[in-house]
Amino acid sequence: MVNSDLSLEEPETKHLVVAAKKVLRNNILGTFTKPAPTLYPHQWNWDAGFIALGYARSDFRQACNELTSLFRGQWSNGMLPQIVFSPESRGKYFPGYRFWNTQGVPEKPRNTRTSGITMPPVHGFILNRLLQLAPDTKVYRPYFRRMFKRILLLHRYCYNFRDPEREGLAFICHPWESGMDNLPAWEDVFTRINFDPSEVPPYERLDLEHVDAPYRPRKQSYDRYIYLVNRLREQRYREPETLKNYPFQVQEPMFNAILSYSNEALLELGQWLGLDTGEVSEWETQTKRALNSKLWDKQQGIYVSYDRVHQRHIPVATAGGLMPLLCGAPNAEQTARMISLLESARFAGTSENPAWLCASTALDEPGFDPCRYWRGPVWINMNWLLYHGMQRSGHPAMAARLRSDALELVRRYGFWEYYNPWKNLPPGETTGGYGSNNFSWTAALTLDWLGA
Ligand code: 9WN
Repeated sequence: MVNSDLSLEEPETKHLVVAAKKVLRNNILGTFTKPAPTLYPHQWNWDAGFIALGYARSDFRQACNELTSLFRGQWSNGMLPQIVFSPESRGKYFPGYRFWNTQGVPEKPRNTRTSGITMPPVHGFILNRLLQLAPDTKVYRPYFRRMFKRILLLHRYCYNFRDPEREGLAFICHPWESGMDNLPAWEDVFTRINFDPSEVPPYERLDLEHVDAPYRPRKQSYDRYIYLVNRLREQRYREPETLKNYPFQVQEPMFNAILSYSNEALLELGQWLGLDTGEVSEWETQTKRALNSKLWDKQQGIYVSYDRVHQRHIPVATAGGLMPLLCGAPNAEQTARMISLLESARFAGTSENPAWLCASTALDEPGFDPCRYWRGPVWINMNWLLYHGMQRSGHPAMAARLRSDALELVRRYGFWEYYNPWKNLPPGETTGGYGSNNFSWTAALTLDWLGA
C-alpha cells in the first residue's frame, strides 16, 4: 500500500516518478501535451491545467507553455474551447474540427482550430499554484499578467453568457462541458429531450477503435451528444441567442465550485499583480451562496445538478457533488455530512466488498457501472480535487485517504484514464485500469502529489 508520506528517496517512489515523467514526455506534441497517446490526439481544456502541474517542478517553462498553447484557442467572447485541434497531429478523433464546423465563426481566432463548447474553468487556480512553484516570480511576472487577463475574460464569459438570471451559477450546455461526460445524471436530462432520429447527423465513432465498448459511452448517449453539437453548429455558436431555446442547460456543482475556486485565485493573483478585481469579488460571494441555496440536497447530504430547462433537480450522487468543498462553500455541518457519505456504503462499500475512494458515481446509484466511463470508475483528477477540498475544510485524514487510494491504484495498475472502484476485482480480471493507458493527467497529478 502507498502510505501518505511517500519519500522521494524510496526506490518505488523514484520508479513512479521516472515512469510518470516518461508518460508526459511521450505525449508531447509540439508545444503542448496531449491527454493520451492515441485516444485524445489534440489539446484538451482542463487536461492542460492538470498537465501543467506535472511539469511545474521539473520544467516550469513547459508548464507555462501548456496554458499559453491552450489559450491560443480562446474566442473573442472569452469562451475557452474544450479542444484546440493540432494540425500537426497524426491521430484521428471524432468529432474533429470539420465536424464542429467552427471555421468562420466570428468569435473564433482565425488561425486556431477549436471545438465550440467549453469545460470546467480550472485555469485560475492552476495559475495560482504555478505562481507558488515559479522558480523566479519576477521573470515570469509578464506571463502571469497575460494569463490573468485571459482567465478573467473566461470568467466574464461564464457569468455573462451562462448565467442569464444572474444567479451566480453558470450552466453547461453539453455533457462534455462538465468533463464528466457520461454521468447517469445526463440521462435524466436526455429522457426529457424529444428529437427525431433524423436530427442526428450521420457520424462514425473513433473512440471504439482504441477502447472496448463496455468502457465507453453507449450509442444512445453518443447520438445525443452529436444531436446537441449539431444544434449548436447549425446556429453558428451564436451566444446567447443559440442557447435561448436549447434543451440542455444544467447548473452543475463541480463546474461552479471550480469557477468559484478559480475566482478566489484571481483575487489573490490580482492583488499580487496590482490589478482591479472588483467584479471577481462579487462573483465569488454570489457563486458560493448560490451553490448552497440552490444545489445543496439536504436529503442526501451532497450537492446535485439543476436542469434549468425542465426546472428540476437531478438527484444523482456523484463525485462532482462533493466538489464545493474545494471553494469552501459548505459549512461545518454540510462538510460533516459529505464526509459521512464518503465513509458510508454509498462510496466506501462494505467490509465484504470495499471500494477505493472516490467512485465518480455513487456505488448504489441505478446507473452505476464499475467499468463504464464516468458511471462509477475512480478518476485521479477527481481525487486530486477532492484531496484539496478536504485539506481546505480541515479534514487531513480524509484528504490523505483520497491521495493514498489514488496513488495505490496508479502503483498497482499503471497510469490509466480511470479505475474500477471495487477493491476486489471479479475473478479472472487482471487489471482495474481502463480507458487509455499512459494517460497524461494521471501521470501529472501523481508527480504533483509526490512533489516531483
Ligand atoms: C470529450 C480528454 C477528455 C477529458 C474528459 C473526458 C474525455 C472526451 C471524449 O476525455 O472526454 O471531451 O472524447 O470522451 O471525459 O474529462 O477532458 O482527456
